[in-house]
Amino acid sequence: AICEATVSGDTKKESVAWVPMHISDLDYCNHLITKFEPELDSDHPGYTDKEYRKRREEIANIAFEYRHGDPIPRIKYTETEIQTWGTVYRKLVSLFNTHACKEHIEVFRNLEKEGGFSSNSIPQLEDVSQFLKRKSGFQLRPVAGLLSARDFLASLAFRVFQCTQYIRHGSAPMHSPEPDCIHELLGHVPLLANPSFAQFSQEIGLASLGTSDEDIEKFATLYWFTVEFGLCREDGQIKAYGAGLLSSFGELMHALSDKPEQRAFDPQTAAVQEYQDVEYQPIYYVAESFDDMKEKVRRYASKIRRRCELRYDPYTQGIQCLDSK
Ligand code: TIH
Ligand code: FE2
Repeated sequence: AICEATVSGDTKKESVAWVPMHISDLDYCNHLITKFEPELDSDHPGYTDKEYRKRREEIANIAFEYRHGDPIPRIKYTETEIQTWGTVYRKLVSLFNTHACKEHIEVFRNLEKEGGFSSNSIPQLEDVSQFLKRKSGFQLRPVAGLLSARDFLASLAFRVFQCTQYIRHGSAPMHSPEPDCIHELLGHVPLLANPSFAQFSQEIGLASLGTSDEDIEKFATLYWFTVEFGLCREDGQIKAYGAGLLSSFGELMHALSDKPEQRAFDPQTAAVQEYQDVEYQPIYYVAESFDDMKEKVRRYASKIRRRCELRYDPYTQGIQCLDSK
């Protein structure tokens, strides 16, 4: 599907990027960045663990075969995997009350009450997806690994969150340079269930559709310093709202210690700041509040140059182009 209205006038023949126009087009938004995978990265804690690599391949295949509309296949997690989950879960839960923003804490409580979250078992993506649909209209789809920024952001336009299903290697529970189900479920899912954050996420997604590679790069960086690693002020204290912090007890403690640099959040600056994707961040951006971050990022997104205004139609689950003059 090509967005007709993104084609410029007859005089300028610019090439037009393919853009998903319907939620089912996300079947084609599956371009992976193979940077931290156990098969390819000799620093990966699972690189020499044959069994782990086989397991990763098995779970990756579920994502490759997945098509829009399928229920997300359930995984029978092993004792070892459940143990890793439990270790991280218990450690993080003991930090959330003092380290997480109130929006995260609130949904997390609810996930434990109604969403089946506990340290004893790894939640199934299908169940979590149903939970999200009820709370904010978001849904999950399985993805095999780290996705290109363009595809990841495009999915948000349809209130779809692309979600990994494998778990990190048991030898490195406190931090992982690649996303895994701990990161998605404990870091991202709680805020995606918050209606205001869900709306915000979809707007970012819509603003990203069909924009230039340079703008995607800036968007992805801004996303990194906010949704992934953002801090915010709350009642005179600094709290974490970034999913990369709320899923890594190592980095969560580091971020709120006096070791890293904490700067006042400004979207223009954050969008071009170089970032660290292997170790803990040396720099974090602190927003005046969680709501203030959303407002500033929205304003930034509204200024991105684009050929036409896009709107999501929830009845058809498709994108409509509004005339841009
Ligand atoms: N570092 C996070 C964790 O250990 O849970 C995972 C990631 C966040 C952002 C990219 S990967
Ligand atoms: Fe993430």
